[in-house]
Amino acid sequence: SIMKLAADSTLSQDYFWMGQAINLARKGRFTTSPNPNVGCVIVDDKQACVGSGYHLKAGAPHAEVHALEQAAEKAHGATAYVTLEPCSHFGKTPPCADALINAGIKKVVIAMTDPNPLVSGNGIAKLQQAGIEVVSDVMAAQAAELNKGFIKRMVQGKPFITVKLAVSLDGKVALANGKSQWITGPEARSDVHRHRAQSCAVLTGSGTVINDDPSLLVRPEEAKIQQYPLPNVRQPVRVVIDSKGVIPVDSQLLNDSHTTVIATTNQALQLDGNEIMRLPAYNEKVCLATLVNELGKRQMNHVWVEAGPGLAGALLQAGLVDELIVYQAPLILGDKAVSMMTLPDFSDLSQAYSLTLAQSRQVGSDTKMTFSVKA
Ligand code: AOF
Ligand code: ZN
Repeated sequence: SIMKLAADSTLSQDYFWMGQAINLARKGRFTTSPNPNVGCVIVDDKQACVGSGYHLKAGAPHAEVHALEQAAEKAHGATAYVTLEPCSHFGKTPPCADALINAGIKKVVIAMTDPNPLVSGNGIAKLQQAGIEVVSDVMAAQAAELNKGFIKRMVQGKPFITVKLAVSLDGKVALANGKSQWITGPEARSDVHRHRAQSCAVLTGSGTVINDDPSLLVRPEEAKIQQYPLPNVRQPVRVVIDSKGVIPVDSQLLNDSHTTVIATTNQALQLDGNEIMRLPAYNEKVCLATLVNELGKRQMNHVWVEAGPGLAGALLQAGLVDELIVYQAPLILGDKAVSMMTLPDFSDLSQAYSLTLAQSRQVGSDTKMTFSVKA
Protein backbone atom coordinates (compact mmCIF):
# COMPACT_ATOMS: atom_id res chain seq x y z
CA SER A 1 0.00 0.00 0.00
CA ILE A 2 0.97 3.68 -0.17
CA MET A 3 1.45 3.78 3.61
CA LYS A 4 3.78 0.82 3.45
CA LEU A 5 5.76 2.41 0.61
CA ALA A 6 6.06 5.73 2.47
CA ALA A 7 7.17 3.96 5.64
CA ASP A 8 9.73 1.93 3.75
CA SER A 9 11.76 5.03 3.08
CA THR A 10 14.81 3.32 1.59
CA LEU A 11 12.67 1.82 -1.15
CA SER A 12 11.00 5.10 -2.14
CA GLN A 13 14.36 6.91 -1.97
CA ASP A 14 15.93 4.30 -4.19
CA TYR A 15 13.15 4.71 -6.77
CA PHE A 16 13.37 8.49 -6.64
CA TRP A 17 17.14 8.68 -7.16
CA MET A 18 17.26 5.90 -9.74
CA GLY A 19 14.52 7.77 -11.62
CA GLN A 20 16.80 10.81 -11.67
CA ALA A 21 19.72 8.71 -12.90
CA ILE A 22 17.58 7.25 -15.70
CA ASN A 23 16.50 10.75 -16.79
CA LEU A 24 20.17 11.73 -16.96
CA ALA A 25 21.07 8.59 -18.90
CA ARG A 26 18.44 9.51 -21.52
CA LYS A 27 20.38 12.69 -22.33
CA GLY A 28 22.98 10.55 -24.05
CA ARG A 29 20.54 8.75 -26.32
CA PHE A 30 21.55 10.58 -29.50
CA THR A 31 25.28 10.18 -29.01
CA THR A 32 26.57 7.24 -26.94
CA SER A 33 26.42 4.35 -29.40
CA PRO A 34 28.06 1.87 -29.62
CA ASN A 35 28.22 2.47 -25.86
CA PRO A 36 25.10 2.26 -23.67
CA ASN A 37 23.16 5.13 -22.08
CA VAL A 38 24.17 5.41 -18.43
CA GLY A 39 23.33 7.92 -15.72
CA CYS A 40 24.69 8.30 -12.18
CA VAL A 41 23.58 10.26 -9.10
CA ILE A 42 25.55 10.47 -5.84
CA VAL A 43 23.56 11.11 -2.67
CA ASP A 44 24.88 11.84 0.83
CA ASP A 45 23.48 10.56 4.15
CA LYS A 46 21.18 13.60 4.43
CA GLN A 47 19.58 12.67 1.11
CA ALA A 48 21.21 15.56 -0.74
CA CYS A 49 22.48 15.07 -4.28
CA VAL A 50 26.20 15.88 -4.25
CA GLY A 51 27.06 14.85 -7.80
CA SER A 52 25.48 13.63 -11.02
CA GLY A 53 26.44 12.85 -14.57
CA TYR A 54 25.81 10.79 -17.65
CA HIS A 55 27.72 9.12 -20.43
CA LEU A 56 27.78 11.31 -23.55
CA LYS A 57 30.04 9.62 -26.06
CA ALA A 58 32.13 6.48 -26.52
CA GLY A 59 35.68 7.24 -25.49
CA ALA A 60 34.55 10.04 -23.16
CA PRO A 61 34.27 9.50 -19.37
CA HIS A 62 31.61 7.17 -18.02
CA ALA A 63 28.63 8.49 -16.00
CA GLU A 64 30.23 7.64 -12.63
CA VAL A 65 33.38 9.62 -13.42
CA HIS A 66 31.42 12.82 -14.09
CA ALA A 67 29.35 12.36 -10.91
CA LEU A 68 32.40 11.60 -8.74
CA GLU A 69 34.24 14.60 -10.10
CA GLN A 70 31.34 16.84 -9.11
CA ALA A 71 30.97 15.26 -5.68
CA ALA A 72 34.71 15.46 -4.92
CA GLU A 73 35.30 14.73 -1.18
CA LYS A 74 31.54 14.58 -0.56
CA ALA A 75 31.56 11.17 -2.24
CA HIS A 76 33.07 9.77 0.94
CA GLY A 77 30.42 7.69 2.73
CA ALA A 78 27.80 8.51 0.06
CA THR A 79 25.52 6.27 -2.02
CA ALA A 80 25.87 6.06 -5.81
CA TYR A 81 22.85 5.31 -8.00
CA VAL A 82 23.88 3.95 -11.41
CA THR A 83 21.58 2.78 -14.21
CA LEU A 84 24.08 0.08 -15.28
CA GLU A 85 26.52 -2.03 -13.29
CA PRO A 86 29.78 -0.05 -12.99
CA CYS A 87 32.44 -1.38 -15.34
CA SER A 88 35.35 -3.48 -14.08
CA HIS A 89 37.49 -3.50 -17.21
CA PHE A 90 40.03 -1.24 -18.85
CA GLY A 91 38.23 -0.15 -22.04
CA LYS A 92 38.74 3.25 -23.59
CA THR A 93 38.56 4.43 -19.96
CA PRO A 94 39.65 2.84 -16.63
CA PRO A 95 37.17 0.83 -14.47
CA CYS A 96 34.39 2.80 -12.76
CA ALA A 97 34.24 0.21 -9.95
CA ASP A 98 37.78 1.29 -8.96
CA ALA A 99 36.84 4.96 -9.15
CA LEU A 100 33.86 4.40 -6.81
CA ILE A 101 36.00 2.39 -4.38
CA ASN A 102 38.79 4.97 -4.36
CA ALA A 103 36.31 7.80 -3.74
CA GLY A 104 35.06 6.08 -0.57
CA ILE A 105 31.51 5.38 -1.78
CA LYS A 106 29.67 3.32 0.86
CA LYS A 107 26.76 1.88 -1.10
CA VAL A 108 26.01 1.39 -4.81
CA VAL A 109 22.46 0.95 -6.11
CA ILE A 110 22.28 -0.51 -9.63
CA ALA A 111 19.36 -0.85 -12.03
CA MET A 112 20.76 -3.80 -13.98
CA THR A 113 23.93 -5.80 -14.56
CA ASP A 114 26.03 -4.91 -17.61
CA PRO A 115 25.36 -7.48 -20.39
CA ASN A 116 28.88 -6.80 -21.72
CA PRO A 117 30.71 -10.13 -21.12
CA LEU A 118 33.79 -8.11 -20.11
CA VAL A 119 31.83 -6.77 -17.12
CA SER A 120 28.72 -8.91 -16.46
CA GLY A 121 28.87 -9.34 -12.67
CA ASN A 122 32.57 -8.52 -12.28
CA GLY A 123 31.82 -4.89 -11.46
CA ILE A 124 29.44 -5.91 -8.65
CA ALA A 125 31.94 -8.48 -7.32
CA LYS A 126 34.73 -5.90 -7.31
CA LEU A 127 32.62 -3.43 -5.31
CA GLN A 128 31.52 -6.10 -2.82
CA GLN A 129 35.10 -7.30 -2.33
CA ALA A 130 35.99 -3.75 -1.35
CA GLY A 131 33.26 -3.86 1.33
CA ILE A 132 30.71 -1.75 -0.57
CA GLU A 133 27.05 -2.67 -0.13
CA VAL A 134 25.48 -3.34 -3.55
CA VAL A 135 21.74 -3.30 -4.22
CA SER A 136 20.70 -4.42 -7.68
CA ASP A 137 17.59 -4.57 -9.89
CA VAL A 138 16.11 -1.21 -8.92
CA MET A 139 13.98 -0.06 -11.89
CA ALA A 140 15.59 -2.73 -14.05
CA ALA A 141 12.83 -2.71 -16.70
CA GLN A 142 13.06 1.07 -17.21
CA ALA A 143 16.84 0.92 -17.46
CA ALA A 144 16.73 -1.98 -19.93
CA GLU A 145 14.25 -0.08 -22.13
CA LEU A 146 16.88 2.62 -22.53
CA ASN A 147 19.46 0.20 -23.89
CA LYS A 148 17.45 -2.34 -25.91
CA GLY A 149 19.95 -2.18 -28.75
CA PHE A 150 23.11 -2.40 -26.63
CA ILE A 151 21.69 -5.33 -24.64
CA LYS A 152 20.67 -7.29 -27.73
CA ARG A 153 24.07 -6.79 -29.36
CA MET A 154 25.95 -7.77 -26.21
CA VAL A 155 23.87 -10.92 -25.70
CA GLN A 156 23.29 -12.03 -29.31
CA GLY A 157 25.87 -10.13 -31.35
CA LYS A 158 23.08 -8.60 -33.44
CA PRO A 159 21.33 -5.24 -33.48
CA PHE A 160 17.81 -4.66 -32.19
CA ILE A 161 15.58 -4.12 -35.21
CA THR A 162 12.62 -1.75 -35.27
CA VAL A 163 10.44 -1.64 -38.37
CA LYS A 164 8.48 1.58 -38.79
CA LEU A 165 5.28 1.73 -40.83
CA ALA A 166 3.05 4.70 -41.65
CA VAL A 167 -0.38 3.34 -42.50
CA SER A 168 -3.98 4.35 -43.07
CA LEU A 169 -6.84 3.19 -40.86
CA ASP A 170 -7.27 0.27 -43.26
CA GLY A 171 -3.58 -0.70 -43.03
CA LYS A 172 -2.52 0.66 -46.41
CA VAL A 173 0.78 2.37 -47.13
CA ALA A 174 0.22 3.74 -50.65
CA LEU A 175 -2.34 4.14 -53.38
CA ALA A 176 -2.38 1.53 -56.15
CA ASN A 177 -0.56 4.06 -58.38
CA GLY A 178 2.28 4.21 -55.84
CA LYS A 179 1.45 7.63 -54.37
CA SER A 180 2.24 7.51 -50.66
CA GLN A 181 3.71 10.78 -49.43
CA TRP A 182 2.27 12.28 -46.25
CA ILE A 183 -0.12 9.61 -45.05
CA THR A 184 0.73 10.63 -41.50
CA GLY A 185 0.91 14.19 -40.13
CA PRO A 186 3.85 16.46 -39.24
CA GLU A 187 4.00 15.40 -35.58
CA ALA A 188 4.42 11.75 -36.58
CA ARG A 189 7.11 12.74 -39.06
CA SER A 190 9.00 14.61 -36.32
CA ASP A 191 8.73 11.56 -34.12
CA VAL A 192 10.26 9.46 -36.92
CA HIS A 193 13.20 11.85 -37.13
CA ARG A 194 13.78 11.51 -33.38
CA HIS A 195 13.85 7.71 -33.78
CA ARG A 196 16.29 7.99 -36.68
CA ALA A 197 18.51 10.22 -34.56
CA GLN A 198 18.72 7.54 -31.87
CA SER A 199 19.48 4.72 -34.30
CA CYS A 200 22.86 3.47 -35.46
CA ALA A 201 21.55 2.66 -38.92
CA VAL A 202 18.53 3.41 -41.06
CA LEU A 203 17.73 0.49 -43.34
CA THR A 204 15.70 0.63 -46.52
CA GLY A 205 15.21 -1.19 -49.81
CA SER A 206 15.92 -0.33 -53.43
CA GLY A 207 12.19 0.11 -54.14
CA THR A 208 11.89 2.94 -51.64
CA VAL A 209 14.98 4.65 -53.08
CA ILE A 210 13.65 4.33 -56.63
CA ASN A 211 10.11 5.50 -55.76
CA ASP A 212 10.72 8.19 -53.13
CA ASP A 213 14.39 9.18 -53.51
CA PRO A 214 14.61 9.80 -49.72
CA SER A 215 17.63 11.32 -47.96
CA LEU A 216 17.01 9.27 -44.78
CA LEU A 217 19.10 11.79 -42.84
CA VAL A 218 18.00 13.31 -39.55
CA ARG A 219 16.84 16.85 -40.22
CA PRO A 220 17.29 18.64 -36.88
CA GLU A 221 14.58 21.19 -37.66
CA GLU A 222 12.12 18.32 -38.23
CA ALA A 223 13.29 16.24 -35.29
CA LYS A 224 12.68 19.18 -32.91
CA ILE A 225 15.13 17.80 -30.38
CA GLN A 226 15.97 20.19 -27.58
CA GLN A 227 19.59 19.10 -27.49
CA TYR A 228 20.13 20.11 -31.11
CA PRO A 229 22.46 21.42 -32.23
CA LEU A 230 24.91 19.29 -30.30
CA PRO A 231 28.50 19.20 -31.47
CA ASN A 232 28.60 15.43 -31.59
CA VAL A 233 25.18 14.35 -32.83
CA ARG A 234 25.81 11.79 -35.48
CA GLN A 235 23.79 10.81 -38.51
CA PRO A 236 22.78 7.17 -38.64
CA VAL A 237 24.51 5.10 -41.30
CA ARG A 238 22.16 4.59 -44.24
CA VAL A 239 21.96 1.02 -45.48
CA VAL A 240 20.15 0.24 -48.73
CA ILE A 241 19.37 -3.34 -49.67
CA ASP A 242 19.84 -3.32 -53.43
CA SER A 243 20.21 -7.01 -54.26
CA LYS A 244 20.66 -6.54 -58.00
CA GLY A 245 22.37 -3.14 -57.83
CA VAL A 246 19.73 -1.12 -59.67
CA ILE A 247 19.23 2.14 -57.78
CA PRO A 248 19.88 5.26 -59.88
CA VAL A 249 23.40 6.71 -59.46
CA ASP A 250 21.86 10.17 -59.04
CA SER A 251 19.80 9.11 -55.97
CA GLN A 252 20.00 11.70 -53.16
CA LEU A 253 21.50 9.33 -50.62
CA LEU A 254 24.39 8.47 -52.94
CA ASN A 255 25.31 12.08 -53.57
CA ASP A 256 25.33 14.02 -50.30
CA SER A 257 28.20 14.45 -47.83
CA HIS A 258 27.31 11.31 -45.82
CA THR A 259 28.19 7.75 -46.79
CA THR A 260 25.59 5.17 -47.70
CA VAL A 261 26.17 1.43 -47.51
CA ILE A 262 24.74 -0.56 -50.41
CA ALA A 263 24.07 -4.19 -49.51
CA THR A 264 24.09 -6.22 -52.71
CA THR A 265 24.70 -9.61 -54.28
CA ASN A 266 25.89 -7.92 -57.48
CA GLN A 267 29.61 -8.70 -57.72
CA ALA A 268 30.24 -6.13 -60.45
CA LEU A 269 28.59 -3.12 -58.80
CA GLN A 270 30.87 -0.07 -58.32
CA LEU A 271 29.84 3.21 -56.69
CA ASP A 272 32.23 6.05 -56.02
CA GLY A 273 32.07 7.71 -52.62
CA ASN A 274 29.82 5.11 -51.00
CA GLU A 275 30.40 1.69 -49.53
CA ILE A 276 29.43 -1.59 -51.12
CA MET A 277 28.70 -4.53 -48.84
CA ARG A 278 28.69 -7.71 -50.91
CA LEU A 279 26.56 -10.39 -49.31
CA PRO A 280 25.52 -13.94 -50.11
CA ALA A 281 22.19 -14.45 -51.84
CA TYR A 282 19.14 -16.17 -50.40
CA ASN A 283 16.30 -16.75 -52.88
CA GLU A 284 18.22 -14.51 -55.31
CA LYS A 285 18.17 -11.58 -52.89
CA VAL A 286 20.52 -10.33 -50.19
CA CYS A 287 20.51 -12.80 -47.30
CA LEU A 288 18.91 -10.71 -44.57
CA ALA A 289 20.21 -12.79 -41.66
CA THR A 290 23.79 -12.35 -42.91
CA LEU A 291 23.21 -8.61 -43.32
CA VAL A 292 21.95 -8.32 -39.74
CA ASN A 293 24.94 -10.28 -38.40
CA GLU A 294 27.24 -8.01 -40.38
CA LEU A 295 25.62 -4.90 -38.88
CA GLY A 296 26.16 -6.43 -35.41
CA LYS A 297 29.86 -6.93 -36.19
CA ARG A 298 29.98 -3.23 -37.04
CA GLN A 299 28.81 -2.49 -33.48
CA MET A 300 25.37 -1.33 -34.48
CA ASN A 301 23.03 -1.48 -31.50
CA HIS A 302 19.75 -0.34 -32.99
CA VAL A 303 18.62 -0.49 -36.62
CA TRP A 304 15.60 1.55 -37.74
CA VAL A 305 13.86 0.20 -40.84
CA GLU A 306 11.92 2.53 -43.14
CA ALA A 307 10.98 0.39 -46.08
CA GLY A 308 8.16 -0.74 -48.30
CA PRO A 309 5.90 -3.76 -47.81
CA GLY A 310 8.34 -6.15 -49.51
CA LEU A 311 11.31 -5.63 -47.19
CA ALA A 312 9.12 -5.20 -44.09
CA GLY A 313 7.40 -8.53 -44.83
CA ALA A 314 10.67 -10.29 -45.64
CA LEU A 315 12.27 -9.17 -42.36
CA LEU A 316 9.23 -10.33 -40.40
CA GLN A 317 9.23 -13.72 -42.13
CA ALA A 318 12.95 -14.12 -41.50
CA GLY A 319 12.29 -13.64 -37.77
CA LEU A 320 14.54 -10.59 -37.69
CA VAL A 321 12.08 -7.99 -36.37
CA ASP A 322 12.17 -7.15 -32.65
CA GLU A 323 9.74 -4.28 -32.68
CA LEU A 324 7.15 -2.78 -34.97
CA ILE A 325 6.21 0.90 -34.70
CA VAL A 326 3.04 1.76 -36.57
CA TYR A 327 1.84 5.32 -37.10
CA GLN A 328 -1.80 5.03 -38.10
CA ALA A 329 -3.49 7.96 -39.80
CA PRO A 330 -7.27 8.52 -39.79
CA LEU A 331 -7.49 7.97 -43.56
CA ILE A 332 -9.23 5.25 -45.50
CA LEU A 333 -7.47 4.41 -48.74
CA GLY A 334 -9.67 1.55 -49.93
CA ASP A 335 -8.99 -2.03 -50.87
CA LYS A 336 -7.18 -1.24 -54.12
CA ALA A 337 -4.43 0.47 -52.12
CA VAL A 338 -1.15 -1.25 -51.19
CA SER A 339 -1.09 -3.22 -47.92
CA MET A 340 1.60 -2.65 -45.33
CA MET A 341 3.32 -6.01 -45.67
CA THR A 342 3.84 -8.56 -48.38
CA LEU A 343 3.29 -11.97 -46.80
CA PRO A 344 2.32 -15.41 -48.07
CA ASP A 345 -1.33 -16.37 -48.39
CA PHE A 346 -2.25 -17.88 -45.00
CA SER A 347 -4.94 -20.55 -44.88
CA ASP A 348 -5.23 -20.77 -41.12
CA LEU A 349 -5.35 -18.10 -38.41
CA SER A 350 -2.61 -19.92 -36.54
CA GLN A 351 -0.22 -18.79 -39.29
CA ALA A 352 -0.89 -15.13 -38.58
CA TYR A 353 1.79 -13.07 -36.84
CA SER A 354 0.66 -12.32 -33.33
CA LEU A 355 2.20 -9.22 -31.77
CA THR A 356 2.16 -7.70 -28.29
CA LEU A 357 1.08 -4.09 -27.93
CA ALA A 358 3.67 -2.47 -25.66
CA GLN A 359 2.60 1.16 -25.99
CA SER A 360 -0.02 3.28 -27.71
CA ARG A 361 -0.41 7.05 -27.81
CA GLN A 362 -1.70 9.86 -29.94
CA VAL A 363 0.90 11.78 -31.98
CA GLY A 364 -0.75 14.79 -33.58
CA SER A 365 -3.81 13.38 -35.36
CA ASP A 366 -2.25 9.92 -35.74
CA THR A 367 -1.95 6.97 -33.38
CA LYS A 368 1.50 5.59 -32.61
CA MET A 369 1.53 1.93 -31.64
CA THR A 370 4.63 0.08 -30.50
CA PHE A 371 4.48 -3.70 -30.77
CA SER A 372 7.05 -6.19 -29.60
CA VAL A 373 7.54 -9.17 -31.87
CA LYS A 374 8.44 -12.56 -30.44
CA ALA A 375 11.22 -14.31 -32.35
C1 AOF B 1 29.91 2.29 -16.87
N1 AOF B 1 29.48 3.58 -16.96
O1 AOF B 1 28.78 5.31 -18.15
C2 AOF B 1 29.20 3.32 -19.29
C3 AOF B 1 29.59 1.96 -19.17
O2 AOF B 1 35.37 1.63 -23.96
P1 AOF B 1 34.82 2.16 -22.70
O3 AOF B 1 35.85 2.37 -21.61
O4 AOF B 1 33.98 3.39 -22.89
O5 AOF B 1 33.86 1.02 -22.10
C4 AOF B 1 32.65 0.73 -22.75
C5 AOF B 1 31.92 -0.34 -21.98
O6 AOF B 1 31.70 0.12 -20.64
C6 AOF B 1 30.53 -0.62 -22.55
O7 AOF B 1 30.56 -1.66 -23.49
C7 AOF B 1 29.76 -1.01 -21.30
O8 AOF B 1 30.02 -2.36 -20.95
C8 AOF B 1 30.37 -0.12 -20.26
N2 AOF B 1 29.65 1.16 -20.25
N3 AOF B 1 29.90 1.49 -17.96
O9 AOF B 1 30.29 1.85 -15.78
C9 AOF B 1 29.13 4.12 -18.13
N4 AOF B 1 28.90 3.87 -20.50
ZN1 ZN C 1 32.66 2.61 -16.43
